[in-house]
Amino acid sequence: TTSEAEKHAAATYAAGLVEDGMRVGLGTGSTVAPLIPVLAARGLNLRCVATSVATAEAAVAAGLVVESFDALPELDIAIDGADQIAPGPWLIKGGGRAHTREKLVAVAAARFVVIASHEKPVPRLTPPVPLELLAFGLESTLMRLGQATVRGGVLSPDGGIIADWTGAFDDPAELARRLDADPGVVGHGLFEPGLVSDVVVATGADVEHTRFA
Ligand code: DER
Repeated sequence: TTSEAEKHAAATYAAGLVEDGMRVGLGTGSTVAPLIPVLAARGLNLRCVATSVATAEAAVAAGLVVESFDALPELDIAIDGADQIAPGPWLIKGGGRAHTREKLVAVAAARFVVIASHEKPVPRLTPPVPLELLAFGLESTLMRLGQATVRGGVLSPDGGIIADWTGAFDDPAELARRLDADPGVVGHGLFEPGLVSDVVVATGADVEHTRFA
């Protein structure tokens, strides 16, 4: 489909930003999926940190060197997808439940490059905002948040409960502050502008690269 071709185009462009010898953070999801074989095919001397088991397995299968995050606590570049990209740029991530680890890898990287197909840029962010909640005190946390629902199924790889903030919000900074302040919230999918250095969006055959930092 167009979206898949666009994801491949954005991923291929981002792979071109990676230089020999770099320490690379690999995100999670369907836009990072085509990045992995393209990056591996470049035959560069890279060391990678993965944000999920799925990404780690795909990277190893493609021949990339994957090391623990603790072995590579500082990264030269991290590349990841997004659910929504709004002016700022503000992101919503976490559709794939990986946002807590992804944000930690993003902040550890000198450059955080977001790759996306044409449907990801939006004029303003809209709910849901993925959350990771501590299992201890879950019911109390949900009562305190009021507008959060637990997403059925699996735990996060770190044992957190995946949920979503479903309430309307005007200012993502205000919602991010409220979520960051809640002791039951381990992580959330709002990524503030300061985190993002580059956005690469493919629309049809065109790839637009915007540098913010
Ligand atoms: O879950 C995540 O954080 C993913 O990276 C998500 O934000 C983007 O997934 P996609 O590339 O499959 O749309």
